[in-house]
Amino acid sequence: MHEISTHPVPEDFKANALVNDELYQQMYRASIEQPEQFWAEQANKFLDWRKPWTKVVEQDFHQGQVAWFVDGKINVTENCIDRHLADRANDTAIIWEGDNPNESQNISYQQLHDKVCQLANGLKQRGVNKGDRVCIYMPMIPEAAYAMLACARIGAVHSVVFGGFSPDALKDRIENADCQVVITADEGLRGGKAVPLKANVNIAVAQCPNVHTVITVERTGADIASNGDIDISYNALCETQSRRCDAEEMDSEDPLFILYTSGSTGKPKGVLHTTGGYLLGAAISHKYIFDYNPGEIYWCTADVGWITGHSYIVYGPLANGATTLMFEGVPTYPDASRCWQVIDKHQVNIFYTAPTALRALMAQGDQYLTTSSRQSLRLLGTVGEPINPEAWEWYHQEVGQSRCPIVDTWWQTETGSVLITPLPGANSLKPGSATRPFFGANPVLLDPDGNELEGAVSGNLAFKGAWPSQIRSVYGDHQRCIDTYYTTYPGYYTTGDGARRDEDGYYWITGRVDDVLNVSGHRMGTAEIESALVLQDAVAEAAVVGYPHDVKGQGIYCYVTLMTGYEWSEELMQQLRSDVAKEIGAIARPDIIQFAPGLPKTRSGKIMRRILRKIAADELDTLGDTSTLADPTVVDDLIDNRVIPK
Ligand code: 6R9
Repeated sequence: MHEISTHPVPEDFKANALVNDELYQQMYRASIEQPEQFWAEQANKFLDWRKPWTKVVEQDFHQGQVAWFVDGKINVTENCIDRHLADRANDTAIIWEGDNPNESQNISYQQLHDKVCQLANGLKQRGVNKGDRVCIYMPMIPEAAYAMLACARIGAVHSVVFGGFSPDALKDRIENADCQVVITADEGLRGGKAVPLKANVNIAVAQCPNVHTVITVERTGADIASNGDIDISYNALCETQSRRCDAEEMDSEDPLFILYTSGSTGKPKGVLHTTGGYLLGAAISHKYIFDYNPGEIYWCTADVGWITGHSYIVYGPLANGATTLMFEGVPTYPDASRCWQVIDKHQVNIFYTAPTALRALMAQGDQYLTTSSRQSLRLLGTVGEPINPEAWEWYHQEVGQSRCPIVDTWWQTETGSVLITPLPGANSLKPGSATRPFFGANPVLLDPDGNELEGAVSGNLAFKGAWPSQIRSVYGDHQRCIDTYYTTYPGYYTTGDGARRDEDGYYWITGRVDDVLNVSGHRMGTAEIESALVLQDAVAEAAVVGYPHDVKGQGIYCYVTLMTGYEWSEELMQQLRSDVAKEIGAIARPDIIQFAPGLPKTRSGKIMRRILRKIAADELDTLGDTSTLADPTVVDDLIDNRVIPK
C-alpha cells in the first residue's frame, strides 16, 4: 500500500471556518454527553417551530422505535422557503443548469414559494390529502424540487423514484407505497439523449389501478401517448392556481418521505423519514460540513432520486437559505470539461460529487481542466463510496488546485444525513478516510459476537444511541426495519458496512459486509439482479457478486446456469445483460456474465459467494477451503472459464 499523506487544514481556511478543532471537540462532546440539551439547542437554532416539543427524544432500539421533538409542530416548507422571504425573497434559491450548456435559470426564493404553492393547490384540487403518498418520477428539473416541496407543504408523503429505473421497478414502488398520484415529465434529457419517462409511467400505471392522477411536466414537448382521464399537464393544473397555500401544521414525527433502497434480501425497502428530526439533520450537517456561508453557491451533483439529492440538493440547503445548483445533465456532456465549465459559469464555491464521477473524469485526462479557472471553488466533497487515494489526490491537486479541503462524507439512505465526515476547518485530512463522527453520531466497531472493539481495529460499523434524521421504519413493514437494522447486534443500529479505526480515531470504510453492491455509488442488492436473471426463460440459476472496477468502484459479475435445451452464446449473454437492464434499470446492467454448468454450493445447498467473489476478482491464491462443497469440482470449471475484466 502506498504511503498516505496527511493534509492539515489550510491556515486561511481555518481562520474563517465555522468550526475549528477546539469547537468541534467541544460540540461533539456535548452532543454525546448531553444529547437532549445539545439537540434542543440546535433544533431552536436551525429551525422555526410552530409549537415546541414536550420531549426531545424517545428511543427503543430493540423495537426500532425512535421519535424526536415529540409533540413539536412544524412545516418543512415554512423552514425551507417562507422564513427566508422577509429578507431575501429575491435571492436565488435554485440555479438550474440544463443538459444543454446554453440553458440555465435562476429561481428566487419568492418564485420558489409561488411555484410550490401553486402545485400544492393543484395537488389538493386532485384530492391529495395529508398523509397520502405521491410518486415523483422526474428528471433533474426545478419541478422535481417543487413537487417534493409541494407535498411537504400539504403534508403528503413523497416517494421519489430515480428516473433511470424501469417501468417494472417503478410499478413495484408505486404499489408498495400505494401512491395514487404520479408526477413526471414527458421526457428527461441527459447527455443529449431523451429518457422516455412518461412512456415508462404509462406502462407502470397500467398495472396500478389505484393511480387516479398523472401530472406531466412538458420538458421536451415530445409527442407522447396519453393515458386518458388520469392524465393532466403540469401547466394546465398549476397556472390558474393561487400563489398562496397555507402550510399544513405537521407533527414532528409525521412522515415526510419514503425512499426505496436496496438491501441484501428481497425487494427494495421503503425507508421512511419523518419531519422535524430529518430536517434538522439535513440542515445542521449541510451548514457545518460544507462550512456554508450566506450567499455562497453550492453544487451537489447527485440526482434527486437518491437520498443525497433529498438531503443535500433540496432540504438541507434550502433550510439554510442557501443557493443550491441543480444540474440536469451528465459530467461528460458535451465533454469531460462540463463540471468545470459550470463551476466557472455560476461561480460555484462548494462542489459535492461521487468518486465514480471523479475517476471517470480523471481517466479522460487533465486537458479538460485547462478550459476553466475554478478560482471560485473553496471546498470539495465526496459521497457514496470509498474514494481511492489516487482519485482523492487528483481531486485535491488538479480540480481544487491544492487550495480546497475535501470532505469525504459517509452516510446512508437510512441515516438521513452525514454521520462520519471531516469538518473542513477542524480536521486534518487523510485521503480515503471518512475521518470523524459528526455531532450526535456515536460509531462503534463490533466483532461478530457484538462486542465493542477498542482502539485501532477493524469491525462491523454500528451506531449507539439515536440521531435526529434516523430511519423511522420500513414503509408498511416495521418488522423488516427491526430485522434489518436492530437485530444483528441488539441495542445498536447496524450499518451493513465494515470499517477500520486508526490510531488517530479516524474511520476508514472498507465496504459492505453483506450482499449489497456499490456500483458507481448506486446501491444494489445481488438478490435483485439474481431475480431479474432467473426471470428469463433461459436461466435456471444465477449468482451475482461484485468485483473491483477502476471507474465504477465495483462491477457486476454474474454466474449463470442455463435451463436444459439452451446453449451458451455471445448473443444469449448480451440478451441477458439487456434483460436485466430492462427489468431494473440501466444502472444494474451486468458487466460480465459467465456461463456456469454448476455453482459452488455447500451440502445444505447454500451458494458459497466467497468463492465466487474470489474467482471474479481473479484472486485464486486466496480461494480458501473448498472441501466443504457438495461438489468441489465445479470450482475448477469456473476458474478455467473465468472472464478476466479488461
Ligand atoms: C449517501 C449514500 C450507502 C452506502 C454505505 C456505504 C457507501 C456512502 C461513503 C460510503 C465509503 C463514503 N458509502 N458514503 N462508503 N465512504 N464516504 O450513498 O446512501 O445510497 O444508501 O448508500 O454507500 O457502503 O452503506 P446509500
